[in-house]
Amino acid sequence: MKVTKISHVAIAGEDAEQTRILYEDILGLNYTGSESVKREGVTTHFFGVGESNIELLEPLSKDTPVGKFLEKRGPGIHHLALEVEGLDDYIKKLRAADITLLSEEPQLGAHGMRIVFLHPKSTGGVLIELCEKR
Ligand code: CMX
Repeated sequence: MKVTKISHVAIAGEDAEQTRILYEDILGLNYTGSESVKREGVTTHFFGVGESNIELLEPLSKDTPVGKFLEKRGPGIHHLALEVEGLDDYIKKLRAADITLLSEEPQLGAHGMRIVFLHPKSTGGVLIELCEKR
């Protein structure tokens, strides 16, 4: 049971093309692909940074977690994703510590990872995603 790396830092934005220009054309990050995760109501665009990624989030509609986030807080850092080994054991440990999880069981996220979110109200204001390769 360990955290192996920062998987990604996710950034919510309204203009994906403008943000892509910054990260890819200007900063020179390597675009590695996009994927829609319908259950989460979002399109994700990944840019590699060493072993980690910047994930740009584009809501599929206003009535989605990222759509609501943009409406309420505007564009900015949306969540921090940590890759782990032993996700099921982490879930037990988090429950025992009264940390609120957003799903009972791990869900399927981008890249087919098993993921679970920790509510920002339980973590000092940061939405945290734990993810594990299947
Ligand atoms: N980071 C920090 N705080 C956040 C937040 C975020 N990303 N999103 C919401 N909050 C805060 C709100 O500002 C609000 O705080 P206040 O009460 O102080 O105003 C509080 O959390 C509750 O927010 P809300 O707008 O009432 O929204 P909900 O409780 O309905 O939903 C959350 C919040 C985190 C449960 C919801 O956004 C969610 O389910 N997120 C997880 C799913 C997700 O984000 N998917 C997209 C990514 C997919 C992927 O990468 O694969």
